Amino acid sequence: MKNYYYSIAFAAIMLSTGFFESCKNVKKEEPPAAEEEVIKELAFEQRKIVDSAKFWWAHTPEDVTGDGIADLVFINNNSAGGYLGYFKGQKEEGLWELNIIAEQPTTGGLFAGGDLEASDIDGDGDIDVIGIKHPGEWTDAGATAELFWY
Ligand SMILES: [Ca+2]
Ligand SMILES: [Ca+2]
Repeated sequence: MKNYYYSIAFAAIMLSTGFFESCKNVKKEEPPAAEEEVIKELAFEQRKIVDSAKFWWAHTPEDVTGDGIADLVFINNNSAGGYLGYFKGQKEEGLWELNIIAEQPTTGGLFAGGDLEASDIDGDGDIDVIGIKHPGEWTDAGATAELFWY
């Protein structure tokens, strides 16, 4: 009977000190929450990347160098000729570096076209560029256009 009273007293002490509640609280604890998703505020900045886009017929951004930064592919065409090229994109401020893909189409003539596309045409993982040969809309809008990829 003495042990019974000790047990009752022990239980009363545990109840009054909140021991059982603290055990419950320990069980309720959840693992630390995953890092909260960081929502970036939409913002635009302005940078000059090319000095002159005079005589450009078309341009498209695509990572032709494969460094993860978009480059700017373009067709330059004027009465004296032109070329297919790209400016190498960079994260740093400053003008982008000019690179010429082809001075003219394989069969001669001019690169021209109001549209320019780049994609991995042969599936080797490198971006390829489609160049369009055409004399120009003002010269002969109905002329046949030849397409080449580089
Ligand atoms: Ca690039
Ligand atoms: Ca390719």
